[in-house]
Amino acid sequence: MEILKIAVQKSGRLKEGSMELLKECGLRFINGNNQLKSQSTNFPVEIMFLRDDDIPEYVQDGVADIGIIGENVWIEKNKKTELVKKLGFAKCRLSIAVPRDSKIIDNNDLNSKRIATSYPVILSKYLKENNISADIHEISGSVEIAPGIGLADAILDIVSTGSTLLSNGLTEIIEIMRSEAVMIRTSTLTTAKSEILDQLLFRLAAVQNAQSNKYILLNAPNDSVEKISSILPGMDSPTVLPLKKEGWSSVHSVVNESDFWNKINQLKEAGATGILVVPIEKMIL
Ligand code: PRT
Ligand code: ZN
Repeated sequence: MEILKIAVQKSGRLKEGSMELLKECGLRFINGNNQLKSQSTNFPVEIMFLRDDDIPEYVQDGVADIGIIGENVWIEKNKKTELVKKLGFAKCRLSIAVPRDSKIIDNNDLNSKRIATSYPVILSKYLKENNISADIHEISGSVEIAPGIGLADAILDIVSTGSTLLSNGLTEIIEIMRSEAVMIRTSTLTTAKSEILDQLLFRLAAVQNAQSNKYILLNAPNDSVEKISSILPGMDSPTVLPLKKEGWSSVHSVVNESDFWNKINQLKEAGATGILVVPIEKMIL
């Protein structure tokens, strides 16, 4: 029996989200003492715990079949691997920031300046595309302190809430890319491994659909049901059940989280009452 090997960050910002996602796909793991690997007890996969920076290379070489990493690291490492799916967690952006009192405000001002970063590949590509000639100073950590100690005029770093920039007296001037956790794969998989991956992706789609949708139940006078049904396209047509109260019905449907509040207002205007919204555990389309 073949086993699909999944590379996951050993510890850090991606670890919890990665494991959580696999658990929501129904995969169980023994929390053994083995810090390097963990085999699932109910699905043919094995997790390999690695530093995120090493994951693209292991996936390229086929040591791991698939991997979960930040898109920023995937692009920076530039290994021969394929993107399978964006996973929607660990969202952040890579931005250029400068000291608050700096005269640098846009691309043009970066010419002949020193920029510190842990992402030299992404930075040099950006500079080239924008015809900027600047000096790249590659440093591996605490990039945000570089301007303060006179090492650089600007930095390119990961920003999430922006509080690290703020507390270091820096201000964000250019967003270069957005990033989130992604699943990548090696270029060749055996038929058996491809089938395991397909099964995993089927489950993942059910989890992701469920996360982006809500189940909605409401009561409405019968003469509003038509209007309400047109507001609620759902997966299919909505379910309409008669209420004990004469002339009233209960309407059930699925709404996408992105236009959820918008829909709620429209439903209220159309006469809906007693609106209940509940999370969906899995959703198979
Ligand atoms: O040990 P290993 O090499 O495996 O881990 P690592 O230290 O290289 O990575 P880790 O765990 O810090 O981050 C892994 C991935 O999480 C990154 O590659 C990004 O894709 C993603 N991610 C999401 C982030 C952040 N958000 C984030 N905020 N990575 C780093 N940060 C840093 C940011 O640079 C800043 O210094 O966190 C600090 C706080 O950010 P603010 O803006 O909220 O203050
Ligand atoms: Zn790392």
